[in-house]
Amino acid sequence: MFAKSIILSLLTVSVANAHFTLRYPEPFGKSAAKQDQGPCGGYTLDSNTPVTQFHVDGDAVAYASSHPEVKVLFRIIEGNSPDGPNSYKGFPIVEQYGSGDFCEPRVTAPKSLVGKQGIVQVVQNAVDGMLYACAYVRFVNGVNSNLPDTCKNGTGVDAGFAEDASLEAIFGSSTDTPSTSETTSAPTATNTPSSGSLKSFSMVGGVVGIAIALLGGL
Ligand SMILES: *[C@@H]1O[C@H](CO)[C@@H](O)[C@H](O)[C@H]1NC(C)=O
Ligand SMILES: [Cu+2]
Repeated sequence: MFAKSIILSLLTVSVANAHFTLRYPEPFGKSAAKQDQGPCGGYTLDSNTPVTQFHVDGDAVAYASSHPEVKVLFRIIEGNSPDGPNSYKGFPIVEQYGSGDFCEPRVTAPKSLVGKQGIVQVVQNAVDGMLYACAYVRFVNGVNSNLPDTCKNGTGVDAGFAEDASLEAIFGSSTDTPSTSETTSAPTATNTPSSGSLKSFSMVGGVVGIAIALLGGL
């Protein structure tokens, strides 16, 4: 019985908590509990939100991911609203393989933003849907030559450039209206799982299958 409940709780953890933690720039908030809610994982900007300097010619975006395969958008938004009208791709969309630390040290923003405030939004298209985190930044000149300790890639973490229609669509849907329509991402014709996420899905299926087999044997 004890072993049974351990297996059950392991399963619950791996399915429910398996998201990502933005480490740099400092995020609006650290909990991943509402990370499936756009545009900022259940958080909003307020007077306590930390502000990080962000170098427009190249700065770090670092996170730890528990998914073995995700596609990631690094989006730069001008101003204090994550739904603001002016946003930019800070880096091409990447597909990251292997779970653990990931850092892209050369994310850029338009030079015209220097001196302004804005939001760095990280959106992952993961096996369990779209996941969001935001950081509040002040744009400064140049390249960050003093990268944070959190800017590192875990062993076995690799990435390459990728395309992703759902992540691209975030630019098209950016408006000043409340984001209720963005909070869910049921699969649609434009959001078919890639072969990568299908792979992860069958991995989850495999784990569940093994656990069920173990439970049966107890
Ligand atoms: C992490 O890997 C990505 C993809 O290969 C690379 O672009 C990036 O520079 C690496 N980050 C660090 C801190 O080496
Ligand atoms: Cu997850």
